[in-house]
Amino acid sequence: MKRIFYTAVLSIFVLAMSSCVDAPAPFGVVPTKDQVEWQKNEYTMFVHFGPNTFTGVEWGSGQEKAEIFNPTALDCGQWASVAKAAGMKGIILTAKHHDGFCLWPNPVSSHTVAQSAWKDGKGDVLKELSEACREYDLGFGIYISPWDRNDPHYGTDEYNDVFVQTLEHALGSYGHVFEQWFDRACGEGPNGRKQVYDWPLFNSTVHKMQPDAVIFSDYGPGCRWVGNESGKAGRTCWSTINVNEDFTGPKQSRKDLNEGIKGGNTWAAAETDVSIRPGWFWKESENSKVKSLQHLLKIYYESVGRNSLLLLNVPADTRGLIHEVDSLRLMELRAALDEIFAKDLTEGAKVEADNVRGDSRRFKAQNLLDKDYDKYWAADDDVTKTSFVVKLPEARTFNRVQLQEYIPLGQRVSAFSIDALDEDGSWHPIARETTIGYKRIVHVPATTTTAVRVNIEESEACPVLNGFALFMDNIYESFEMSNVPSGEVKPASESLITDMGEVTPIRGFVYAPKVNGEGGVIVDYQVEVSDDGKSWTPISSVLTFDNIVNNPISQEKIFSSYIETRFLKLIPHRVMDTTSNAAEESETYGVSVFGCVQ
Ligand code: FUL
Repeated sequence: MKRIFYTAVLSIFVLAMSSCVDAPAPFGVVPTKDQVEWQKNEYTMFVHFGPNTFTGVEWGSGQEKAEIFNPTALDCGQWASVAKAAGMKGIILTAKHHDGFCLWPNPVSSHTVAQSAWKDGKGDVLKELSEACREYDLGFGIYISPWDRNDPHYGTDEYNDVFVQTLEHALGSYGHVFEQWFDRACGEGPNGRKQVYDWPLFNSTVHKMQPDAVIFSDYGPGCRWVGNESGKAGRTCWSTINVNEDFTGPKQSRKDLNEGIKGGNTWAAAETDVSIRPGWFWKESENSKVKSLQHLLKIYYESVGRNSLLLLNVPADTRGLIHEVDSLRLMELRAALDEIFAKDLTEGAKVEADNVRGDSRRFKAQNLLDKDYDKYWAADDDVTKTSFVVKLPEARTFNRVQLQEYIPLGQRVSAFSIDALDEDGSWHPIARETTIGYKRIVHVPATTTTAVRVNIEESEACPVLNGFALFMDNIYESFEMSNVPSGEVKPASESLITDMGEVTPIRGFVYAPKVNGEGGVIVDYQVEVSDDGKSWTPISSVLTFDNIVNNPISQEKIFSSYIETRFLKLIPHRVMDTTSNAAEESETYGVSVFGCVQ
């Protein structure tokens, strides 16, 4: 009896001791609760929709007539049901793109759905989408471009107030907004002037109207652009960056956006925005160019699997629906992800760590397998190099290792490696990586083993991890990596000339940039024609290929009327290197060509 009494007292004492151990202090800058919840979404939908859907361009001039916006069967319920079935957690709509056209009626602008032919000017896309998102339990987000090629105030101080009123109206009329998407593009307006944006005012307006909304931009404050539009976060990816107090500052380098900055002064996790099609807006001609399942899986691994959120653009078509080709591909992706991640192969495993914070049960290594987000393994404060071993109940085969840091306490790990146990009892390395963050999915060779060891080799403070899992992906591995055509390299700084052989009526031309090669991509250009290849006549002023730096896809340019010529010359005026923006294996890979659309 006495023994039982002493054991009980001892157990209570041990329990009390272990619960006395404090949780690690937050390290560096940490995310707000809203930022943590935002990142837990992992995968959301972008919808580009507006006049460009009807004109087939990527950047509208702002001079488009409002009547051209006339979807024949708009159904935001269909967008929401597709997003839900795809496993996405929210939808962000281009409520106002650079052309200035607003998808909701508002007193601030006279270039809106109210002036369009759609529903006799009585329609409101934001209203329909916000209701559909509520019905399907999805977050509702808004993209509003400050660059406005239509508003007559653009380029004057007054415009900043106009823009604030636009924001107040959109953010105040449709209920909860989970993300405000700010494209910081700043081009010329209708009067040829550029705007000096008042970012502190814009950000404070969003916070006033929607206190929980996470604000996206190159500088945060909520989350940051990943630095490219090809769907690729850095293999090293910190959630912190350096910005000025008012969330402005010198232009962020694409590398810093892509990889973040260790020890940066602001928490702004990377958001990977990429389109399921080559362009952001729907075009009939791109129905056959929807990204393959293999490509989308690669994007998933290189965004969600690299401590980033995936914002996948699925544009609505001229009917106002998500096209069946896109929705089918999304369902294929969902089915593949479900199959890959259906079975966590750590089931029944036991985890032991070299170091457990204060030897406390609260921070035990077994927490790594507990699916409760707030249960984590932590080491003692002075330990920044340590390891844990996951012992499987029997030999199992996997090729993906998933790790998660408990980000409410900051991002800490800067180097780690993974070993597998051999039959002879020795360990052999299967991966060596840098950062983890909210979620890291490491590709390893298919490995059959009874135990896996994770070595935290470098950490900015004691490691705090809340997740470890093993998966087998037979789907992605079964795809043969596509062959990348090599092609002949022509420096793009030279003019590109096409000879039709004889004088021919042509309607326009296509420029397909070589995205990963020498010579760069033509951004600004001029077109000249000639019948003999000797004397040339300019047929255009200096023009720009829309958004080609961020998204180097083929561009089709149609003339206002047929031109009869034998030779056509594209003269580059500004050429840029887009290598860092392009995917490693891009579907748009190829030598620059200059053809004619007859
Ligand atoms: C870019 C824009 O210029 C594109 O048109 C698109 O909206 C993309 C998401 O952001 O900066």
